[in-house]
Amino acid sequence: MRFETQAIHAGQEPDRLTGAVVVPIYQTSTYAQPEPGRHLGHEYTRSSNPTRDALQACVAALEGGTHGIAFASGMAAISTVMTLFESGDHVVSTDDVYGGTFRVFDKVFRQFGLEYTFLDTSDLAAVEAAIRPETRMIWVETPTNPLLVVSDLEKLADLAHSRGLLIAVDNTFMSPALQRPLELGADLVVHSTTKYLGGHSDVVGGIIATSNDDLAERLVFRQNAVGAVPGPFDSWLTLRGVKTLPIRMRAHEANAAEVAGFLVDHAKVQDVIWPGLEDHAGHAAQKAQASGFGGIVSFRVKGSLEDACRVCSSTRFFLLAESLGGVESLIEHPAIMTHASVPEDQRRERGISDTLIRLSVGIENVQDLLEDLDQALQG
Ligand code: P1T
Repeated sequence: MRFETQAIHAGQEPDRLTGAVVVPIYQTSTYAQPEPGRHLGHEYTRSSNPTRDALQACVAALEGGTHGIAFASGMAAISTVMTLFESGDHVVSTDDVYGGTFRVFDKVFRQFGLEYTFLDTSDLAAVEAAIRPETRMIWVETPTNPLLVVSDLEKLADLAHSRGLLIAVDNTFMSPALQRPLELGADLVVHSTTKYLGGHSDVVGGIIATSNDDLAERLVFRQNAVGAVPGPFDSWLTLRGVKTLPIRMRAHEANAAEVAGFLVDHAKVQDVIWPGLEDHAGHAAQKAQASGFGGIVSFRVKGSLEDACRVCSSTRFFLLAESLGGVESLIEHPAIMTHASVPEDQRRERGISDTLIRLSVGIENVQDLLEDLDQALQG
């Protein structure tokens, strides 16, 4: 099965009982057993559920993996990965990660004795220099949220494996339609399915994909033991979204290309960050390891914090909201919104300035989007 076909059919045989072509929502917490200790494949929905199974099988196939392990949110998926480690273990992480990822590493897992070094993972020498005897994993987000820094996944995977480390990649910004980290050597791929996989801003979820049987077994154990699982309806909504992922990603990217070009030429704009722009530092790496540049565009306005906030509050079609990856366009101010949990000095150091704005370019008519941005910028 090829990618577009997998998005619609992987893990989704017609229902054996009724022939229903869409996987039913098995809205049940438990399953009747013919006798104690014997069941028909499912015992309790925290442990497994047929609708969740379909989602897991579908996303695993799309990522080129053999196991999918779904969660109630992207953060639950990320947190469950971190439960693989013990006090004293060390993780080298991309610095410019989603603010919630930074927060859970820094404020929650540090409390349990895990150690983190946050650095620019596009700098291979810096990653290598940060590896210690206690290092267990390289955690990579690429392109990063919100500055769209691109890390070379094949080189990082080679480095990780040569030092006996795992490498996990948060592939939320690209989705498997544009980038498949397992095929580039990653051990684990993590998603906030809230974003492009779900695609319609109507459900929060997360997933891990892997081809490593041992890791999958340990993660499935933790999925059940910790219990941060998605409900059947959330699994079903996500699965429905996934069916159109390939065409949505093409539409997001086509609109993002137009928006980026428009902003580059705009008198009120200081600079534009989109990996598809030839002057983006990660353009070549992105071209080599992904089949596209995605739908997120960040830019800095000329002026002050107030100017940036005014633009964010003045758009009509770009809704001012956290999140990304849905069909509707969103605008947000990272320093005040999604990345407020990153300390101010670190935000400044990384370039999450007061004038930075992040767009999740939706699939509306692009002319409407350009006119909307123009009127907000002219303000
Ligand atoms: O929101 P949740 O489903 O728990 O996923 C967290 C998460 C993980 N990884 C990346 C790259 C993300 O962007 C997110 C969530 N991000 C936003 C809500 C945001 O507006 O950036």
